[in-house]
Amino acid sequence: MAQSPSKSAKSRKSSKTKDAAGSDEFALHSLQEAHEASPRYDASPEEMLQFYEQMLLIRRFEEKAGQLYGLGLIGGFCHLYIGQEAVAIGLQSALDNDRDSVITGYRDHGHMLAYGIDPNVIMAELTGRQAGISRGKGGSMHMFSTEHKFYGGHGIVGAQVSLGGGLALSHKYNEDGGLCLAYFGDGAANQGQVYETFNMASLWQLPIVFVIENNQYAMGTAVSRSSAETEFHRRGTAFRIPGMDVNGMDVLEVRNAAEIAFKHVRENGGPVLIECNTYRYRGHSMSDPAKYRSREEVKEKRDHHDPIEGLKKTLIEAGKSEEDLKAIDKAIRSRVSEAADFAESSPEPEARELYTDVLVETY
Ligand SMILES: Cc1ncc(C[n+]2csc(CCOP(=O)(O)OP(=O)(O)O)c2C)c(N)n1
Ligand SMILES: [Mg+2]
Repeated sequence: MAQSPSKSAKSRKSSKTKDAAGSDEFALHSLQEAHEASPRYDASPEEMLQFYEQMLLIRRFEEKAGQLYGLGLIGGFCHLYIGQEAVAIGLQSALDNDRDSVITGYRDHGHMLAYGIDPNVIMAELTGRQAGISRGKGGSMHMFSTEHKFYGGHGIVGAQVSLGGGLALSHKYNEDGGLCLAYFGDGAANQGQVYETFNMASLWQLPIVFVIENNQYAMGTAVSRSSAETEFHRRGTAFRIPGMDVNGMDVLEVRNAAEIAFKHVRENGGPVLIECNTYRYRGHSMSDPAKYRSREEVKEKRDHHDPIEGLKKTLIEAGKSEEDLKAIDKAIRSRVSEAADFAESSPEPEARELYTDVLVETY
């Protein structure tokens, strides 16, 4: 099965603790201990198939988005999620969609698809069409769905973490029982506002799960070149936030961590920090030639750690046939083509849309 792409053995060892239950140290490490005791979520055959379909939908959707970008149909920035699919699916499949909120950065198409939002409206948003989820005015980086309590899609690195703290405060203030899932990258993890948010979230025991999607790079900078502490799951320790070190290339491990973290937050109130070790196969954005890493490095991840291939293996071991899985892929490819056709044939927003959703004076 897919293994953590980089440093799992080292970090797993480091997070072990011999402290007695009840001590501060134990509280900080107890979630990791629980995760390691049985790291893969015991999914039913239906759930497993659903995870497979959802991850494959993200993969095929992103491949198509890359093609449309190449054809000049997508303007502005476009950051693909290929390689990281297990993170969004593993976590978001465990949410209570009636109560919980989600916020992330600009690499956000996969998080939208994880909600089951119609691929047509996501592709229409990417191509700047009226039928897009933000009426074509947000584009790739600014997806948003209040209906699903998905609060974006943010282009300012790290800003979503503080906004996520605000969402968590609103869950607590309104006593709605919800939690906020706030995703950010390894690069964003070095921002000052992240630690201000950690402090307040822990002090006020806000219901928030911070998720660092450690895809090993921030634009062209490898984590080891930018981060004094590359074990990102430890970064909450100074604020008494329990950390979890998770293999982000295995959807069942991510889901398992989500179950433990969400339960902890719902029962105890306070924040949890999850580091998902993952890898992005494509460049930072569509304009990145990715010269800062070797082809061999990428190939090694694709060949030996791919989250979709990993789950496929588990499904086959559980009795699913190769033919059935091929048929699923075929159906997903045609669903994605349909979304692209829909987007391409949809009208652009009308000129009067320039004057809607614009904040003037006070609100
Ligand atoms: C405040 C701010 N600084 C710099 C940038 C430019 N920038 C965009 S993405 C990025 C790298 C972020 O890397 P990471 O947090 O690891 O996320 P990833 O792209 O890997 O998902 C930078 C520096 C920005 N958008 N906002
Ligand atoms: Mg990164």
